[in-house]
Amino acid sequence: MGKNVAQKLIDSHLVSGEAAQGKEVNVRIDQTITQDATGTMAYLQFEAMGVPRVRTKLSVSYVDHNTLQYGGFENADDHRFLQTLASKYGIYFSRPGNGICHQVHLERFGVPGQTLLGSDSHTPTSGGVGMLAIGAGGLDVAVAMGGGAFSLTYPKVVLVNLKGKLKPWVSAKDVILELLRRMTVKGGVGKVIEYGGPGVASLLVPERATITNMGAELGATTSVFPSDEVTKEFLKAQGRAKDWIELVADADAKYDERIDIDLAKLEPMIARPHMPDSVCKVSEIEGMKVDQVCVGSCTNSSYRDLMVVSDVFKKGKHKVHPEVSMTISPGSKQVLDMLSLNKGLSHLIEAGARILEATCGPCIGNGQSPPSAGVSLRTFNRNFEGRSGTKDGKVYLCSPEAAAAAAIYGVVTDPRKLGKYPRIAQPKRFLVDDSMVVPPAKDPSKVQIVRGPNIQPLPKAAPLGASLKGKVLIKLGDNITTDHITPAGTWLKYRSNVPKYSESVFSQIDAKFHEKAKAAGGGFVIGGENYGQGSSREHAALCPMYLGIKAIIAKSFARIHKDNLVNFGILPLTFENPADYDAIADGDALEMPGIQDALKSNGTVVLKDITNGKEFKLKHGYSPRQVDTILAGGTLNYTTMKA
Ligand code: MIC
Ligand code: SF4
Repeated sequence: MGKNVAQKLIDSHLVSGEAAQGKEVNVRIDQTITQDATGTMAYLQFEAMGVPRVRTKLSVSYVDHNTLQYGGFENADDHRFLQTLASKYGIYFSRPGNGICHQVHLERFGVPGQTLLGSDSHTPTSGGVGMLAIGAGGLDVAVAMGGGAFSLTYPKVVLVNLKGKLKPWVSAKDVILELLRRMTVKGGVGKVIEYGGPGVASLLVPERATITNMGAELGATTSVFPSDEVTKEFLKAQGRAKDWIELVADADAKYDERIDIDLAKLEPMIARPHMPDSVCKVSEIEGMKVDQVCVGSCTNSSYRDLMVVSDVFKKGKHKVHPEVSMTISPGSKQVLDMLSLNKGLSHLIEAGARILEATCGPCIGNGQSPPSAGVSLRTFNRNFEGRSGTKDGKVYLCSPEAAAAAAIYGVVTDPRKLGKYPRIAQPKRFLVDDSMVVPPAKDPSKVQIVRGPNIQPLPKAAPLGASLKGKVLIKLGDNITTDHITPAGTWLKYRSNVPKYSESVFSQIDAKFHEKAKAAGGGFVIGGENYGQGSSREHAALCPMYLGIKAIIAKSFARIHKDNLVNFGILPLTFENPADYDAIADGDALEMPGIQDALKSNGTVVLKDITNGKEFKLKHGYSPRQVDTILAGGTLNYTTMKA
């Protein structure tokens, strides 16, 4: 039987396990990426494994998240640690200023047919060049750097069948927003989203990457495009023609689901606060006053995207509205350099746009927090409440085209009113200069790893006891994001300091949570659907573990977060009957007697609510490997015990 692209990628990297949907399989990882905000922990974990050099084909350590370095030494120290460590262990180091990891990786390193594991949830961006690119916690990436396989549940594969061509002023962002509207933020869980059909050929690689990037917001394992002539042209223009292979689905390939999208029928779309799936047409909210417009992020910061925006403002045609603050964060040094050489940058500066670094910046709440109750239109991928740094800020997600229109008129405006559409052709040759990527040392023995005081040792969990007992420390609703659990923004600089960062846990909901948890000697968290959606940050498991959280009992979990909880010895458990969620109250005393036996025998976990005298059944669905990991108190204990 023929195979689809996702199956070809997984099956060609299979190390062990049965290639059957729903079964756990282990795949070989060719490349890894980390970024600074998750990288320090990942490398501390890698060091703890005692492997002398990375065993991947390529590993890159990017610095793109924590670059503001305000109020102290922490970020700068972390960067020095990352650079010296990379040099010693055989890792390429992309210096701050070289760009956002996903954009740079797509441009300079992504190889069709290979696997990529990244400690960032938007790693699937490289699915735009036909890679199996998956986001994971830092510990999983550390294991992959050491040559270990990555475990995943063999996914369902959804075909998104594209036909037709996008109309002027409608772009790739509108495709993924439309999918989010149809599938919701949990619609992709356990699935790979594969794009196919005659419409694929009309999309350039950076447009494909916008779509695969934001597949993370569907909760999908990853998203992938075939590697075709368009991919070949892109790699050729990046001076990497030799990296190309053709990778397309067989004619008789089967899919588990199929979604049809006629590109020609799409309109400009926008996601309203505070979820990426709260999508409507731009025309439905036209006229709403806008305070801020931010263009950039790993979703929409390519040469093509910024050139469209720049062209709108070309030769003083328009200015940024006096009541709008507009920022531009280029995706990479390559993009910024090319824009400055062809005057695209001047048009933006002349128009009144504020030019920021080629980093994540406002996307992760690093600067540009909107004014109180302000409306911010962003070309980014996440608009979770408070992520921008302003609790009552209202963040909308849209295309670069819609962002430009709003920046001009000061109100939400359908970009189709802007006149002639600037179609931006792919350059024959991108400007290639990899001088900001530092290769590893030839002689690692000469490299001294530099550690600042911000880098605190990794905390470890104790092995699981015979039973678990404690109080419900907090009861939460649906779609709790990792930004709710361990916020970024001003807390970002403590990513290497778990004791300090743990003070941020649930701080947006209950500022005293960490004190409460410590005083109680730990306890339980109750969640709704899709608990832990969003980022891959393992701190959202590591910090609760440090505070003594023993289990999270929820209606359902997001994939990466569930794996991270297991990695750090916290039990993610789901209600057998979701209605039982209502019967448990904040502060209830809970007990799981015989938890070890229940896990070992793969039986139902019994949860006793001592406060109300009720009893509930919980499911875990762990693989045998995950059971052993939990019993050991997390992956680090588990691997040390096995060695
Ligand atoms: C994000 O977009 O939330 C981040 C910041 O890139 C995270 C990683 C992190 O928290 O460091 C992600 O997407 O995984
Ligand atoms: Fe950076 Fe934002 Fe992309 Fe995360 S989503 S990698 S913070 S640009």
